[in-house]
Formats: sequence, structure tokens, C-alpha cells
Amino acid sequence: MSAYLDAIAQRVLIFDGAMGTNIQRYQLTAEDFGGQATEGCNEYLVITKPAVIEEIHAGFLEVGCDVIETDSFTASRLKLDEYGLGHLTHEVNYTAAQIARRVADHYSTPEQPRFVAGSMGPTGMLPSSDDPSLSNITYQQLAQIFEEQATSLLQGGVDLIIIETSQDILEVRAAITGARRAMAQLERQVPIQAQVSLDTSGRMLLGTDIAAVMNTLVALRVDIVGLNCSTGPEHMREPVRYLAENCPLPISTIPNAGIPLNVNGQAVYPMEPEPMAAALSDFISEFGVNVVGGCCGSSHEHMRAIVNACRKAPRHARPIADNNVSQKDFTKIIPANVTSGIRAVTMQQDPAPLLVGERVNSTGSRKAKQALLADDYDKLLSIAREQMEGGAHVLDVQVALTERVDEANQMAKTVKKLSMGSEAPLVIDSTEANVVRAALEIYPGRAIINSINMENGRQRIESIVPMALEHGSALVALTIDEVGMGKTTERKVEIAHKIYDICVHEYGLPANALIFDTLTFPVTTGQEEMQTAAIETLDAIKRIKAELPGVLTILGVSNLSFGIKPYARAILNSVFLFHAVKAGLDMAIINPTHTIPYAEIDAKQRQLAEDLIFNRPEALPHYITYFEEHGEQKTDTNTKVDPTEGMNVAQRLHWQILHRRKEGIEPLIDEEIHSRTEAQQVATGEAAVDVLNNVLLPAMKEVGDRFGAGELILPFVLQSAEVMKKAVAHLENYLEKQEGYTKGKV
Ligand code: THG
Repeated sequence: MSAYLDAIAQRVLIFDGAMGTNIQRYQLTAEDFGGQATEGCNEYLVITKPAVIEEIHAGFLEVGCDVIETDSFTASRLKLDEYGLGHLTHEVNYTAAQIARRVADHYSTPEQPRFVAGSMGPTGMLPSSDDPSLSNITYQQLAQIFEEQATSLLQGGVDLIIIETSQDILEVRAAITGARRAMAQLERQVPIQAQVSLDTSGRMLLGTDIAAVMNTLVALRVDIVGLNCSTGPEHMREPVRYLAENCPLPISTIPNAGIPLNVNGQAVYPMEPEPMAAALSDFISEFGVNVVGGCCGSSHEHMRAIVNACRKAPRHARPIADNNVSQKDFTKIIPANVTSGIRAVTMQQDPAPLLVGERVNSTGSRKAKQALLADDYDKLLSIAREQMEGGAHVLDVQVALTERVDEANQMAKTVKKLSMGSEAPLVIDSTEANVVRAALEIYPGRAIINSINMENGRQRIESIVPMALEHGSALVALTIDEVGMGKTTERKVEIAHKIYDICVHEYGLPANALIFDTLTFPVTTGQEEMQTAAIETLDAIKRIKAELPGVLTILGVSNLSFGIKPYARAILNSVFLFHAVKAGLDMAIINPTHTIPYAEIDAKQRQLAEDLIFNRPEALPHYITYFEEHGEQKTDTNTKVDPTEGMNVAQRLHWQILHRRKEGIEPLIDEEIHSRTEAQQVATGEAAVDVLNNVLLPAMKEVGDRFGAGELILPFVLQSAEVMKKAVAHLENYLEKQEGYTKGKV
């Protein structure tokens, strides 16, 4: 039970204003900060000038705020170390909490209890970026840093933990884990309010959009989801609307007093108290926001105006989930979505199914295997992009190699590469717990784990399900037990029930995070006992969906057709997929570029495939004979495979920069230079300058323009810049040293 959550269920709660901005007003000296070495460390003031912090807290409570935040925003050991104060981490956080507690208790009345939020801001690291120094920290290290900070805040008596101004969603995940570990250790549960900062285009620094933020955080079972800092309220409007319409939990909105202006090197927050108060009270009456407050630039006057306006605002009756932590039924709360570091994708596509691209797979693709043997992660990324361009919604990633022993390491590198270079949510395909863990600790969003089974009784469940809970992952379960793979409908359903009972009832995994794979076996081998394989699988899907409400289903469709020719295989898989979806299949692991829409399959071929699937007499010989005669059609049904088809060389160069494709950029440069020197009779140096100015720079300009318009995210811009760098480096081979020539600015 939490008094804070109880209060949220009853009324809008108002947080305090800015700590930093208000400290600045005191014009403190180096001495106040405990000396020159620690000047500017606002958190150290809880030790050196506690009266100042106390007065700021009291001022906010005086104007009517319900919640004050501890002066501990950058008091993680990592940040305090920058001032040589790391050894005081406990003391600073504990004291910050105690000061706030004391002031809040002084102002609390039965009618208006005041709350203390233990503030944890970012460490300054960006673990999910590919910057070598900013990403040079592990999930576990971050979790440990936040656990330490949360422990001291909890010991100091905070009512909730607020993780705020977050820039990197992977760091938020580590902070949540750290806070949870601290609570478990101290046996004291408090709510977690997780807030991120979005820029004016509505994304986090590394491109995470509001849907990915919300779905990742809700799956982690935080108690409040919100936004703070970065912009004024006007830019928060659309993301707040999104949260209001989609977030099952209470939401918080704590903007800056406008976007800061730089006045003589000082940040000045331009928004006046009244307009800010009006904007926040609108959020309450229009969107049903549950928690408001002020971030940077918000003075006591701002908060007085906000309290006055927001107390009067009738809250739009947005439904929120039951506020009692212990009774929250997360099965009903957590949406059936997965996320990458960029966006969210629903696992219940309409029309079904969710397409899971199968080819980033060491055992299911020769190309992928060779890439992994050579540690060629660029190659894996290009396979991944092909799958996405072919229509995959998410990608299955499997990297096991009998030739190597570093699966966890290769998995981590692959997941990092794919997260940075594509927007696809990932399915982590490994039954090894250490490999799954390595992937989840690198992956920024909400992944799907593939898979658990009961081959060794409860063993896999016990090692993997706690990880799924910690990371908020969805989880594939194969219908296999100690006796073996479920081959009949009866056995498949029986095993699914066993797994469901343990995962959902014992562990509390939400039913819609559980995805059953009823397995299918080839009907193409001629083996007597396999002839009904497709029927058993389809019936099992129907029964599992009916008997285990809320769960999802998945199938590796191509298992059905091993051993026959590619085109015959594609037809059989596609027809089977159609029937599996009719039976209730939610997700299909396939090669999307080899899948043919049912409606486009020739009626005769459809009939032959259905005869085989439904085990009609002589179906297999008929199928094989037919395709021996009609078998040589192209299996690649995807006409969009080469998006640069029909482009000239200059257009291709432009396209590759815009679409972040390094491969093959150098031969294109050579080709373009040669065609120019030949056609225009100019020197190569001149042609190179021309290519730079009229081909490469305009491409980079378009990248910049698109970024400015919010159409491109920062990591993609950096990757385009990498392509540009490679192109320019190659171009330099053609450039003669010329006086007064500059390469231009990028
Ligand atoms: N269920 C679940 N996960 C799975 C499977 C499943 N993961 C792995 C596998 N099965 C699904 N993935 C593939 C990947 C490739 C192929 C089939 C399934 C495939 N590959 C070509 C072949 O073998 O003919 C290789 C082509 C090439 O080398 O390029 O068919 O069932 N939960």
C-alpha cells in the first residue's frame, strides 16, 4: 500500500519547481559549496548549506505543492566522483532525503499530506549509443550505481523514487532495476515514477519515441509514467495526448518554464507563471494528467500560479489502473506490444500475423553463418535490413555456432549493431540463459525471448522467467516436456497448460507476455507419422487460444516444408500460414521475402497445398510431381528488393548517404568520377570537387534538413555521416592539393 498512489487515485498531485534555478538565486560562493573543488555541486549543499535547501523546499510547500523532490538529482556516485565526492554518496543522498522528509512532515496535515520524491537523474552516460566513451558502462554497473543511490534515499525516508530527465531508455531500465534491488534489500516497497525528456520533435536523445517509451516502462511495471524537462509545456502536448490515450498508468508532466534562451551565457527560462499554469491546468482538464509540476526555471511564483490554476481544474476522467501496487493485475495493464530503442510494434497485428524475419540466424541462413564466423556485423545488419524491407515487423536473432564458444559475446554485438542500425524490435533466439541475459542487458527496449520449454522440467523456466520479469520481456514457450516434443494436439495443449500455470500463476508473468509455439513438423518427408503434423498444429493453436485466455501464439512456419524445392516450399508455407492465422496464430517466423499472399496463389497450387496440409490421399506425390513440372518460378516475391533500381550513379550515392549504406560506396565514387572525366573532359581533381559539392554535400544537406524536420533520429544522422566520411576519404584519392580549396563543412 502506498499513500502516494492512494492520493493520486483521488486528486491531481502537484510537484515542486526547480531546485537548480532557485539555488542560483542565492548567489552562493565557492565557500558555501565547501571550496573551489566542489563549487557548483548543488547536491553537496545538503551538507554544506542545508538551510538553503530547507528554505527552497519550504517555499514550495508554502505555496501549496504536494510533493517535493530531494536535492539528489546528480548525486549518483558516478556524478559525485566528478567533484571528488564519490565517497560521500550515502551521506549526500541520505541527508537530502532527511531534509526533505523533515520539511514535508512539518507541512503535512491530514487534509493535505505532503510527499517526498527521491530524485535520481541521469549519470551522463549513454549506454545504448555507439559512442565509445559514453557507452562505456554496462547495464549491471548502472544498476549498481542506482541501487546505491536508491538505498540511501529510501533509508532517508522518501515516499517514492523518481527517475527523471532520462536521456537513454536503457539507463532508465537499469535505474528501475537498481531501485527494485534496493527496495528488496531493505524490504521497503515504494512506487517508482519514471520520467523521460523528449526534444521538440517528440523523441528522446537517441530517437526513442513516446510509444516505445511508454510500452517499455509499462512492461517494467513502474507506477507512474511521465515527461519532464527539456521543453516547455507546448511541445509536450502531443506526447501527453499519446499517453492520455494509451497509458494504463497515472501520468506526470513536469515541463521547464519554456525553452531556455541564452542571455549573456546564462540560461533564462522565458515562460511566465500564468501561461505555464494555464498550460498545465489544460493538460489536467483535457488529458486527465495525474501529476504536474515545474522543472528548470520554475520559481516559487510559478508554483503558486500552478497550484492555484490546477486545484481548480476539473480532471478529465481518464481511466487508470488500480492504484494499489500489490493488487495491480498487470495482465490487464501491459499492452501486447514490443519495442525497439526507437518504436513500438503491436504483437497483435490487424490483419494478423506479426511477421518475424527468420534470416538473421546462424543455423537458418548460410549468409548469416558466414558473417558470424567472420565477425562481420555490418553484413548481419544488411541481412536484417533486407528482412525489414521485405515486410518483417520484428527480427528473430540467433547466433549459435558449433565452431565457436562465444555465443553470448556475439549475441551482444549483434544486438547492439541491429539496435543502432535498424528500428526493428528483436526476438532473442537462444535457450542459453547467459546468452539471453547478454542480449537483454544491451537491448534498449522490450524484447521477446525465444524460448523456454520443459525438456528438463522446470529448469529453463527457473533460469529465464525471472529475467523476463526484470526486463519486462515477452516470452516464447515451446510445447516440449520431459517426454519430448508435443506431436499430437492433445500433448501440445497439455504442455501449454503446464507452462502457463507456472509462468502466470507462480511467477506472475502477464498472460499476454506468453507466446506459445505449438511446433510444426515437416509434412514433406513422406513419413507416415508426420502426415497429420499440420492438422495437429492448427488444432492446438485453436485450443490454446480458447483454453488459455490472453496468451499469444507463434510458429516457425517453414519447418513444415523442409526438403522440397524452393518454390514448392514457398507455396506450401504461404498456404499453411493462411490457415494458421485462421486458427488464431498471432506471429509467424518466416522469410518475408519468400512469402506470397494467399490471394495471389494460383487456385490449382492452393488446392494441392491444402490437400497436403489436410492430409488428403496421395497429396504428397501429387504436390511433388506438379512442382517438378511447374517448379522453376522465382521465389523472391518481393519487388522492392532493390530500392535504387533505375537510379543513375549520382542518385545512388545520394540514396546511400541518406539511407546510411556504407557497403559499395567506394566503387560508386570511382564510377561517378570516371564517367565525369570522360564525358566532360575534365581533370580528376576537378571532377572530385564537383562530386563533393554537387552529389555528396547535397545528400548530407538533405540528411540535416530531415533531422531538422524531426523525420530522422540522431543515431541515423551519425550513421549517414559515417557513410559520408567513407565517401570523402575515398574521394580524397582523386583530389589534387589545391591552393585555397576547402572541403566544405559537414
Ligand atoms: N520456433 C521458434 N523459433 C525458431 C523456430 C521455430 N527459431 C529458428 C527456426 N525455427 C526459425 N527460423 C528459420 C530460419 C531459416 C529457415 C527456417 C527457419 C530456413 N532456412 C533455409 C533452409 O534451411 O532451407 C536456409 C537458406 C539459406 O541458407 O539461405 O528455411 O520453429 N520459436
